[in-house]
Amino acid sequence: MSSFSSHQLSGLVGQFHVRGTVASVMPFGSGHINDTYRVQIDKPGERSYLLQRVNHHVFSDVPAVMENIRLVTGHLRAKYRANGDSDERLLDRKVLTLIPTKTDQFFYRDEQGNFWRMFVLLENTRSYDIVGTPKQAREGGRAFGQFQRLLSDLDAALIREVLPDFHHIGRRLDKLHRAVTADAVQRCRRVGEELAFISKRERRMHTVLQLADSGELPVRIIHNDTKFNNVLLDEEDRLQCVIDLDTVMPGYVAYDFGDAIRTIINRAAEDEADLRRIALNIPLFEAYTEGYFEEAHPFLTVGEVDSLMEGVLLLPYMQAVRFLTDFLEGDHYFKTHHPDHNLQRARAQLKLVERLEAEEPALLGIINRVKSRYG
Ligand code: A2G
Repeated sequence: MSSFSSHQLSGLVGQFHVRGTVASVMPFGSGHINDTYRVQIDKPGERSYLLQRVNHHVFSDVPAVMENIRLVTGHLRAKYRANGDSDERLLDRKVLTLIPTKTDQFFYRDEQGNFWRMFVLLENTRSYDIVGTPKQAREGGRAFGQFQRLLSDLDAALIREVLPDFHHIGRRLDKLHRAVTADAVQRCRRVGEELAFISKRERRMHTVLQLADSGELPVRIIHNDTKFNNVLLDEEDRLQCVIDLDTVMPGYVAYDFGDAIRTIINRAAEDEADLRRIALNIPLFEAYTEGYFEEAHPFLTVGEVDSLMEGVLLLPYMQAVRFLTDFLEGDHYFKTHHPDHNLQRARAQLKLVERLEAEEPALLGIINRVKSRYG
């Protein structure tokens, strides 16, 4: 994370409509892209905030990102209100709340060209990098199922594709192949095994795109970054809010399902160095699937349900392709904490693909069982 002095950070907070004076601004969270700070206000009982520097190397059109978030949070709030939620303070816990600047913008641009934004911080909530219990997993499934359901009547054409082809496996593989050819930082000789593993599976990993091309998958507004730590739960592990809306864009539900399962089913961390520890927790898969169908069954088509297992294999595979590409390009995209971090992440994700392939019949059986409850 680039360092900003506390004086600079307090000055930035002062650009936004916050109540009270700032007590502290501290780094917060474990995101790979943006820089996040927790802003504590110097008054007991006053709410806290999250100050974020949006990574404008990743998001080249930050105003479009913010416009997407404004549209999506506005739509979600309106839906919750229409469903009878009238207490605005409770709504603040269900939907991210943007704090405008003093000039009524949703971001502030500093003299260095950095983009800053501010959200209300949800007190007494937590997020988990690794899921512990079926209850947490079920709430995660409900979170993203509900998110998609409530957005299913928002016109996808209104949402800007701020990261074009974000989950297009063909484009991701092209980028990997270009990185291999360029071999900019001479790391290619270290990744022969990983490249062979990836190439062996290339064909199958195009299945979601093929289903979409043949008209079997509707384009929906999806979250596109459904790691479990993007769901906030309360102290009793009840769903509060879905966060990190930067990547909300049109896409296919299999992407969100697969990306969520990638973090939920893995007993180890996304970047686990000891590959023997990468093992599946199938009861958590079942719980997530149940929670997801509970919310999503009214809108899911038969084609979409049939695509979910493809998403489960595709998303860790695509994630490995992305980590490996970044490793070969010299680690410009994801924040890394040591020189081989992206390679370690890629290896962990490929091991996860292998474990998922071995359990495919069991996982499919669970999806079909849960689906059959809804006729
Ligand atoms: O890291 C970030 O959140 C990425 N977001 C997401 O796509 C995924 O790669 C994740 C892995 O932990 C963006 O690339 C915007």
